[in-house]
Amino acid sequence: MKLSFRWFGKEDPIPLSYIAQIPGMHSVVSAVYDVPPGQVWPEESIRKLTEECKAKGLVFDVVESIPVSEDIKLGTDRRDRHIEAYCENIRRCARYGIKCIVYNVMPVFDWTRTQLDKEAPDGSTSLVMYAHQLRGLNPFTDNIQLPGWDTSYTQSEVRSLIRAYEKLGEEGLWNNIEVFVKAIIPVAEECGVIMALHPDDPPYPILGLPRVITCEKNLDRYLSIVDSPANSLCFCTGSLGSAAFNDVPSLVRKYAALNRIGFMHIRNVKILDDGSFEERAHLSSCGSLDMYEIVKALVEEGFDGYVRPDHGRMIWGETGKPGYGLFDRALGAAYLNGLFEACTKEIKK
Ligand code: DNO
Repeated sequence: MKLSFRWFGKEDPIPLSYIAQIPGMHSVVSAVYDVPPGQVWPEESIRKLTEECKAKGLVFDVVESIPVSEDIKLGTDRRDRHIEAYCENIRRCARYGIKCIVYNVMPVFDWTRTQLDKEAPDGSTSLVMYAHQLRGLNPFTDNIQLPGWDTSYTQSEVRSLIRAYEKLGEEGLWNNIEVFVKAIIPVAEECGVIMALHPDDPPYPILGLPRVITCEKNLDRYLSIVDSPANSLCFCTGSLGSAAFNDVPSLVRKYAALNRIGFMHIRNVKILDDGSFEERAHLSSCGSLDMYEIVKALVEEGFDGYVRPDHGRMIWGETGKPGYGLFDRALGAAYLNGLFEACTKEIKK
């Protein structure tokens, strides 16, 4: 596996030199964040990221993410132009050494939580999703400002997008996803890039918006659109694992054996009795996911893709981008290194 760390470029308070000090660190996961979805990234911006990382002994070879525009997901008349720009972005990234590109097909919002700084008894804070805080919210009458949501939309834009997705429905969304995937995968194959689809987080509909990348049946459906290793998953244990119906270690084993995981996001969550969940420290005993079983499945199935410790808590007084501080993610990386070393030595015996 290749250990990696997400870095938000010049906006990120964490210096690359600190990331490079984490034992075993290989790749930086980043993106050109200042270009709107549907447009082409300037080559200069990609080149700059590559050089900055190289100067610190790191490799920028994973992009997270090239966003998929709402026009592509909704299939509007701007779709073809946006898909063309997307394909051009894949080519440009490949030219600068990118091997893996993450994306998601969640309508309107990426990950959704109800609080980003919930304090645990030990004083650390983390992201949580409490069902009771979401229940009863009506996006058409309430002024919805969930933390972490894209604030570039006005309430009325959000409402008209929700209406458009209601009209489209799940099957309509699947059709548009199919058009997109069939267009991008041949380009990725040509460029030697793996496209890694991030699951929906959490893996169920939110505020009436369809969410389809949620469970084994739908992951299978997605991967069968184009049967190619270039059409792979960014398997996020915390996203799929925040619903009890997903058996995460067995899904990891299945898709690793099929060689359809390009990238692993590894983090732990605790599912509560009412289906709510809290992000927790990586250690298995801190949450609902068995990290040992997950890593063991990867190692036994010969996984050699990218891995990153995902969302960390805020600890030791650190402040910064929720989920993306240095300290707890570095602890996560160290823990994952230990699990990988132990599992690798075990199978060599
Ligand atoms: C959350 C991340 C996601 C991920 C996108 C990929 O912190 O894992 O935002 O980057 O869903 O497109």
